[in-house]
Amino acid sequence: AKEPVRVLVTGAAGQIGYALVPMIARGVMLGADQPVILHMLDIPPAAEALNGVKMELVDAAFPLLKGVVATTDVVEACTGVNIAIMVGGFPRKEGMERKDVMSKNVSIYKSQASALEKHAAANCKVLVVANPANTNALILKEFAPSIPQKNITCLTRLDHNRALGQVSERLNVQVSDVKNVIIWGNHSSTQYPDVSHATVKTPSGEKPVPALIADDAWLKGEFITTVQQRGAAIIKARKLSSALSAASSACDHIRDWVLGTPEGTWVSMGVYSDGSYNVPAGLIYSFPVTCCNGEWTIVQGLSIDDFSRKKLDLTAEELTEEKALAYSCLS
Ligand code: NAX
Repeated sequence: AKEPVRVLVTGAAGQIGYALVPMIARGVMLGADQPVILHMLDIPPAAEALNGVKMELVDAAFPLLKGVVATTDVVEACTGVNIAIMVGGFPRKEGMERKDVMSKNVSIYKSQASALEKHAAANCKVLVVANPANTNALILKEFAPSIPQKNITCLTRLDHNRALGQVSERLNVQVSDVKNVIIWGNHSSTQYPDVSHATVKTPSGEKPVPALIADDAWLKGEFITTVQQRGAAIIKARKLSSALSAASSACDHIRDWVLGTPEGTWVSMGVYSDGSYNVPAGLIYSFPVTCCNGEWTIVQGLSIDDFSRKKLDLTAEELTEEKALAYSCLS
């Protein structure tokens, strides 16, 4: 039998946490044959709620779940973890300045970075979900210098899956037959959902999405804005932000990273830019990646037309500004 993997979920008493921990305990993230020990962290005001989640995990009697640590102590939470899903953060409240929200998250991610660096298992893989996800991940990377930079990523897989969903709805095809959309850049409304290289599996082979849809105005307009603004549309409809889709996408992100992407398929991940596609190095930016043996690699050599170039640059500019704002909060 396999040794259990320790998975940390921060913000585990929140809405995404509530959807995510049962998925992990059921093997959705790491496979139906992989036992897990869940580490759940939240802050003292949420301690009682967190304990309630722990009670429900016990009550669900998940065969793969070999232990639960529910704590408000960051060191206890981080000790020995192999995978860390960072969902906890300070939300933007009405009337708050961007800088104030950034400042709160910078201080959270700075201290959690140190705890992970000191106490997590060697080669721990980190996924930041909490917003501003890319910049929180960058701060985490800066303050955990001994964690390999390849191990620190942020979630844009929800945006990626939303793009797959929109193409599938538009063409009336199964979402599982659509692949290779790309989310470029920031997990924000400047992200660029790109279908230039996406395909659909048909009985007569794989067909390019732009040719099948054949409506450039939709692809360059409504498609992009629908994906960019989907989070706001969910809030409007549910009066709560996306949770089940965010949790499911976080599982997809880790599963593909650890177990690999299928041959010929790429996915979107926020990763440390090495300057590929002329994206400034030193940002956490969402790229198309393939994964093999627990490592991601940015897909190289895709053609970028003028329309796409502008969009890639715009979202990079926003991330550069966010990075400057985050650094200004440090001093
Ligand atoms: P909730 O407010 O329901 O839960 C957040 C939890 O984090 C709370 O229980 C809170 O007590 C806890 N928390 C706050 N500070 C903490 C700290 N220092 N250490 C540990 N826990 C802490 O929010 P939820 O809807 O679950 O969303 C969580 C985060 O995900 C938010 O930042 C949200 O913006 C972000 N999202 C990111 C997405 C992505 O695709 N990257 C999509 C969904 C989501 O909007």
